Amino acid sequence: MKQFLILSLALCLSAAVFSSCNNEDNTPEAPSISFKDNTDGTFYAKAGFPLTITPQVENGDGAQYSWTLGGQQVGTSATYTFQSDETGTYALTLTVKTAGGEATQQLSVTVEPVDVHYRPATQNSLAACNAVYEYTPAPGQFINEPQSGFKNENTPEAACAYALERMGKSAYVSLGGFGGYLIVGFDHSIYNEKGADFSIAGNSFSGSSEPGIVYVMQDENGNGKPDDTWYELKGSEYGKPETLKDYSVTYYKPQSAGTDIRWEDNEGNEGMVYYLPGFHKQDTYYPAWITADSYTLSGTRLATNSDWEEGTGWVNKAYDWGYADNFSPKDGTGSNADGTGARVNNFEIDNAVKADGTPAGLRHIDFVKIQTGVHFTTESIGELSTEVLDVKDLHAGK
Ligand SMILES: [Ca+2]
Ligand SMILES: [Ca+2]
Ligand SMILES: [Ca+2]
Ligand SMILES: [Ca+2]
Repeated sequence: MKQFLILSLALCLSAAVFSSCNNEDNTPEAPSISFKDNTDGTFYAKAGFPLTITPQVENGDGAQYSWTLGGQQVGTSATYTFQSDETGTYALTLTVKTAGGEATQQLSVTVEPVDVHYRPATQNSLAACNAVYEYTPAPGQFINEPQSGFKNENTPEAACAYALERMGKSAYVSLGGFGGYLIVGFDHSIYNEKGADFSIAGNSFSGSSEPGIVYVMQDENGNGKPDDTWYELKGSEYGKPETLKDYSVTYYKPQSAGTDIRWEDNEGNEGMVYYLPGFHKQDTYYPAWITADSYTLSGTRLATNSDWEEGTGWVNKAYDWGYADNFSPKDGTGSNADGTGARVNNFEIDNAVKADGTPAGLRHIDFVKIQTGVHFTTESIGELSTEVLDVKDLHAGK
């Protein structure tokens, strides 16, 4: 039996040079139609924007294509570009004819509305953020430090340029202690496709999670600036009693170099961001471009998730999902088991919520903000601080 199979296969292979192998009369096989990553032929388009449908046709030599929409033939090419300003679901039929036969496939295209200021990605769009609108870290051991790439930046604009240049090299930008934040933008809008939409690279590893709360914004007024509404992306800690909303901390500029930085929070607590000369020797950890004698940072605060373990020291444990710079088992990708390189977390626009916790229902976003989400500092390792190495659209370039 086996020999027979091998012989048949050999005959078949040689016959295939001249025609298809199942047909004794040498007529080609009938064509068949399929779509990559789309088994049921359901497509989504954005109102006013083109969607090109590219079928994969087997046995399609010499095929004639016919695309019909509502009974009318609308195309005869191997691909079809659909576009409509009207939302709704459209029934499309593709027929492929060859000398071997004919195949027909029903397709549906659902046209979804887009917001008026939506900026579609083009083939030239960058996946990575291309603008930093604000970089306001809390005080921290990496702030102002030459080893962290600082070159005496002493204006907010210079600080933004520092952050953008660092991320361009996938080098860390530290947000300092609780409340420190970074606001980035892109050369296009990030559309809310099915599944995760953008990623943030951090430098977490097992035992070193320093979670950052992620917020998104749509450029609702179309002025190109992040002056619209922020929506928090809910993560695993959202809504828990120990997760505080509208927590704020005021940091006080130190009077002299080489000293701790005092803080007070809005719950009546106070403490210090410790100066750690054994590790970070710059004059001060208070951002050099903040001239005010104090500044206040606010946002969602997660409960501390750090344990002291004898022989190991502080272990900063991961939260389940939904945060930047967090060694998540759910949304974390990439590996940096040795503590180097970027560990990446993926984020889903559908998790954006309004202040009352109901879904924001955003179809696209233009800006992303990342904020250090824990307030924890020790005299041995200093403050926990979220690091950001890059922010990327997961759909651009596809
Ligand atoms: Ca999505
Ligand atoms: Ca705006
Ligand atoms: Ca850190
Ligand atoms: Ca980190």
